[in-house]
Amino acid sequence: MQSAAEHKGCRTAAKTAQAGCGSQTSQGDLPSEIWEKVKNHPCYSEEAHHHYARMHVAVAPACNIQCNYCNRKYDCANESRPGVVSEKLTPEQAVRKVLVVATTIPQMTVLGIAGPGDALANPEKTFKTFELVAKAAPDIKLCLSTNGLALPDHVDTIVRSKIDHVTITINTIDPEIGAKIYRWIFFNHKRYTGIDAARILTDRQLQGLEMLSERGILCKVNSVMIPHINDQHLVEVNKAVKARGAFLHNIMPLISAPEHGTVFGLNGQCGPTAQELKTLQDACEGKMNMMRHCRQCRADAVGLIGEDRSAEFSTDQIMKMDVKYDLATRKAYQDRVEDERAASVVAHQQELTQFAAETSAITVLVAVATKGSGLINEHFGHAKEFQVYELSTSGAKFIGHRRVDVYCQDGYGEEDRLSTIIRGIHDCHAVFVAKIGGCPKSNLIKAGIEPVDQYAHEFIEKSTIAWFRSYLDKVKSGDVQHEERGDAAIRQGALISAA
Ligand code: CLF
Ligand code: SF4
Repeated sequence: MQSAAEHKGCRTAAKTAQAGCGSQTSQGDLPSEIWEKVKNHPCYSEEAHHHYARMHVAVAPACNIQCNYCNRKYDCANESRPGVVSEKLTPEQAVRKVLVVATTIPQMTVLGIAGPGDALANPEKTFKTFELVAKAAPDIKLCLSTNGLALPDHVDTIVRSKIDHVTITINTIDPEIGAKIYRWIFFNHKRYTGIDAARILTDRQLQGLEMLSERGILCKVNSVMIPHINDQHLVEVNKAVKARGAFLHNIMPLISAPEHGTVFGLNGQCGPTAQELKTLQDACEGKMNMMRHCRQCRADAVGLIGEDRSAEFSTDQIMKMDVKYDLATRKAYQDRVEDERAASVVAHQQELTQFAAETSAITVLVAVATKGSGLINEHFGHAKEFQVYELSTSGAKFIGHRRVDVYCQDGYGEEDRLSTIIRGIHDCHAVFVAKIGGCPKSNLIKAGIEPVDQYAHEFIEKSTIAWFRSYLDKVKSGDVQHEERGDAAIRQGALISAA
């Protein structure tokens, strides 16, 4: 039961490729059967998320609990962002959509059911969908997300359905804290509130996690970080879920704004800042693998994590599109992806060898504009988000992303948007882009953020480490005075698809 949880954390010794999970580039110390499950799952492997896509089908509308960060008009906020209503599908429509997407996006490797309510509050639709997809598209991994209340009742079905990955949202293990997060639960034909509700929910979540771990299902735990309610306590949650065999822990910031109409939105409960989130994730890392690349995506999300192609696959469109699902074509495409992925890892390692025996206590954050494939391949003005890497003499480590408003609108830069972008990457020393115009360039420099466009279309890790070497050289020679950059804002309620 513990083998998944106990392999070492995300990084090996200095100057080697990262091992472990959440951000692994190679099998490292993972047992082969676990590596097979995570290597091309974009949520379970940070490195895979640059190359492989996932999709969700919104077949599960009902929910059996009420979280204070959720408005029932919108998707499940545990695995999807509030703000966009999904188109509900029948299992038969869902399987057609999977085949259409698998035809169009050959690097789509995972099907998740994550709402818009709770997958296990809709067990017939959820398991019927998985059954149909397993028959029609056997190379696609099946993934399920749940609040955990009904989980212990469905463990046998999950195992029988060959669902390899299950996410449970566990925000607390203390019923008194839980009473501040959950308004009610509906369990065994009865509604519970307050501490009673939270106690039942917590017991069922932890029981379900243990049962799945014992059966060899890879479990990820999602936790929503809610300042002044569970932020300090999440370190205890981290220990508890690790002890019960969780493979990966994903601590996500609360998304809360009055216009969402949630309890937290209306009472002014704010989310954490970027540095508050990072500090908590850092505190938990080492104890177990941390996921830092979650985008709190929609219940009908399609594409690479961080892009949203769901609008291309509405029900009307999927009924008209061709299905040419072909295992051999998909495998050939994925083999090419693996070649590119391996080249990126080798380039990063080669760049790191240039540090020779040098070590430095200096670390900096940098922002990167990317469309995927591990490349610096997005224009500053077109970026919907920036990926953030921490650079040290040990290497470039992905630590998160920052959603932003797209700067360039109809060919013109929007001044207001530029200031929100700068606030979003304010803790970064540099921003790497494929291209950038003169106006944003000079504003970034004024804000102390160096725009870097000399590595356009090159690998991210290799390029950022090459820049970092020259940065350290300038610090050593006295040309640059190294200074900490402070904090950055996490944009509330940003909609990737609306940008
Ligand atoms: Fe979907 Fe979740 Fe499976 Fe991924 S999402 S059911 S594990 S395939 Fe991924 Fe999206 Fe974050 Fe979820 S980025 S919200 S962690
Ligand atoms: Fe909303 Fe998901 Fe919580 Fe249900 S489990 S109330 S859908 S956030």
